[in-house]
Amino acid sequence: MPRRTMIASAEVIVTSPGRNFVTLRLTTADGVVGLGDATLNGRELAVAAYLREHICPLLVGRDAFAIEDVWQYLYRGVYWRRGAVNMTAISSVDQALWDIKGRTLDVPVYELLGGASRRGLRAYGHASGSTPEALMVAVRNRLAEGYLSVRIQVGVPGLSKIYGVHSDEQPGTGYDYEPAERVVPAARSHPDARPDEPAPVEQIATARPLEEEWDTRAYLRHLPEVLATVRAEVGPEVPLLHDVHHRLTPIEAARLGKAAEPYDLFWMEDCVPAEDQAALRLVRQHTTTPLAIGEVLNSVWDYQHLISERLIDYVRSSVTHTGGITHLRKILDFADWHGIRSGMHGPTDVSPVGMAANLHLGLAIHNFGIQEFMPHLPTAWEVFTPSYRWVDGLLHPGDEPGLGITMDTDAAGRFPYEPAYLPVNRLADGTVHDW
Ligand code: EZ4
Ligand code: CO
Repeated sequence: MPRRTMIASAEVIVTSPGRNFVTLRLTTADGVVGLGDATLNGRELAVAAYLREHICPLLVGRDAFAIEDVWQYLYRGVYWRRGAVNMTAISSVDQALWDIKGRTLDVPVYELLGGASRRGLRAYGHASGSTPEALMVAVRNRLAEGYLSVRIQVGVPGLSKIYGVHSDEQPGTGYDYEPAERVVPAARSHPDARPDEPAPVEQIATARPLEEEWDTRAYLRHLPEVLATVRAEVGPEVPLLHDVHHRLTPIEAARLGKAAEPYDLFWMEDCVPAEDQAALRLVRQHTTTPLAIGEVLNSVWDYQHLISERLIDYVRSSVTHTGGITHLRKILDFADWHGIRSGMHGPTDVSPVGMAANLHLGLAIHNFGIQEFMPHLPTAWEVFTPSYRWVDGLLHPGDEPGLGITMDTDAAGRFPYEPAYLPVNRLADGTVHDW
């Protein structure tokens, strides 16, 4: 008789221990708990509602071991294909089911995926600075902390604040960087205002995303010089990465990739808007700088041309935003047949649960490339207790059963949701620009 275990309950937990996280918690009839990350930065409550209203009721009574069948039931059953909210919600179910299967069979998820293909995962940390000097302080800090690879982002002369550059660090300190800024909800205009009465304009303004500025010509002039400086300082060995964050046109990206070649970037990330697969053809014709794309993509179909035409070198999708371990595994197998490797997204908005899922998958696949790693704030550890850890400069998911992570739901209740948004970007004349 095959082993079977039923899903007995499904709960969605929204908590904000330093930043917002949405977690799906499934419990089987045998009392086994599985967790799945459902955090979609800046749109958290959309996924929470989608799960609560439309998915949790479909899960109760279903076979918790039928991971592929549940995936197909949710993906094909919804009819409306793909989409960040849908694929993040499906992902959380998938993660929780892998977690349950591992816990029930008493093995870590990476064993279920074929076993470890390496001792641990090469990972990169983040360094940024408003100036090249401030950036170098951060680069030295990361190297001193033991990171073997570093992503470098730098301010652009003439621009006051750009995305991906956090406040400057002092030598010997860590950093505390959060992509989404918390916003104060707009207060009511007067004590007996009707619920639908608009708040005063000044208050509404504070409850909106930050607006940042962009100047492509200044960036393209400045960045190659900074790459040269950092490369000269760190020497030839350290892998350096850079995130363009969708801001360039194909010909601009081609120019930057070419200019970066002497400095041996490990990758140039999201050099054009990620959804434009054909744009990468032009970039590819002009540069040998390796290309990474995909943190905002969510399905194998978004990668169809990128992979089959070998237009990229690294797949940036994380488990959380790409339909779970089940679906990302398929994307990465497709990538493997084309010489393309993983580079899973791992910012703080991928929760510790999502990070654990990334690490189990990364340890098991053959075509692992690199893992992004940004430390969560210490308050996150009041809610989540992961077993992933650093071993000799490499990340390892640990050998606990399942995803190897537990969640204290009482502690989660002490950190209520706080609205937070990713920023918006504008050119000097006010035009909205990709960021
Ligand atoms: O913009 O995590 O490579 N990392 C990034 C991140 C993403 C945020 C989005 O939620 O680009 O900073
Ligand atoms: Co990115």
